[in-house]
Amino acid sequence: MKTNFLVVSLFLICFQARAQSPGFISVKNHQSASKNLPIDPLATKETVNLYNNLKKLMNKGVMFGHQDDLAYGVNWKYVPGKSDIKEVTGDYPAVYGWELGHLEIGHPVNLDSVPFDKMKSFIRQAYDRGGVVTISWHLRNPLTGKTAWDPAAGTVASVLPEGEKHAVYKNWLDKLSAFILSLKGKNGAYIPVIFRPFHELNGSWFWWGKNHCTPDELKQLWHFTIKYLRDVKNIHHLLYAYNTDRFSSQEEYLERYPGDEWADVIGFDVYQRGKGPTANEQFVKDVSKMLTILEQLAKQKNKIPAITEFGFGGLPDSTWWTTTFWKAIEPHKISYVLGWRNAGSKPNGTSEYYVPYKGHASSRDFIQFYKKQKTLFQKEVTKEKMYQ
Ligand code: BMA
Repeated sequence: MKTNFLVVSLFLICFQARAQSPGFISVKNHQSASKNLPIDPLATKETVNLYNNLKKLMNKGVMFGHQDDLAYGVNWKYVPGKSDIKEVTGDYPAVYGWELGHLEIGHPVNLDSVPFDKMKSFIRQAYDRGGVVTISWHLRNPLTGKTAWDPAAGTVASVLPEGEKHAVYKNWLDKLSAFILSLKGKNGAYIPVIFRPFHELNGSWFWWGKNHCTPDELKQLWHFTIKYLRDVKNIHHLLYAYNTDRFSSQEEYLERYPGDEWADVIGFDVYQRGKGPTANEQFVKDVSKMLTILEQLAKQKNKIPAITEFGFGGLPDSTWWTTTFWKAIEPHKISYVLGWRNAGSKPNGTSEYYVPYKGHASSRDFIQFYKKQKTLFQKEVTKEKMYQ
């Protein structure tokens, strides 16, 4: 008995020492990554199913997503069941994007005035239909208290473990965690979410952007954030998405990449700015080039590739969907594309939208896009397919 006790104790001591060493999580993560599983070794059953189904569905086509789809559209807000995509096609999107900016400062509504309690119920509705949920976070600048677009020098350094705003950042992550942990479906299971923190990190418009921190600082921020959510808050229903803005080479894309053990989805955001045939051609060329790089990386690294945000503001070209956007994405194998929000008229007098609404000049073309065999909307993405 004594020997057995000794052996067991020794084993436990070794195991604990290993579990406490910083490398332990990486080892486990690395094993998961190579085993075709999410980076979180404790990911819930539904999260693992989502991960596998996202990969499987890529063989069938590309899912269409829309930010804030169920909350509002052009000229309407909070009408139960309404969606600009549904008004045009008769079907909901397959992917739903939501945004948590201002959750960190305890506001009941996000930076775009969407109440968080309503957001939770939209997320449940989407999940119950088998939709995929992805969340971004334009979190405020923790050093200055100003917006996410305030690029004060040293902000990233200030939230790292030795920094003066580390406690503030942890408090913000606590609030984020409470929200994420409140997302449960009808059966009581946690709703899996593709979390997309620190987006567009190769641009310099956010405080975590390229000119405001070193690649190493960004990676530390990424690692700390995931470890805190996963290992301290015990959140196991997240897939993590790494995404840049436009990029011109694989080196640029990977400059701030946190490592294969730290991301499940890899993507980029892209917007068309110029109008007319030359601008359209350029967009096709640019997107094709980036997708070729992304696809290769996804294959090499066993990750899920996606266009994590896209749009052509105000859709000034009535055939953009089939002649430009589809042309850019059709030759590629990607999981989803997420059109940005149909804010409509904004308080500052401008208007913002990226997908057609009923009566919009590009609606007919969007229906053609919808009918393509390889574009997937809600009806083709049932709950059984996604989470079982
Ligand atoms: C931007 C715009 C802003 C919005 C922000 C966060 O691209 O749509 O109006 O506040 O995203 O959702």
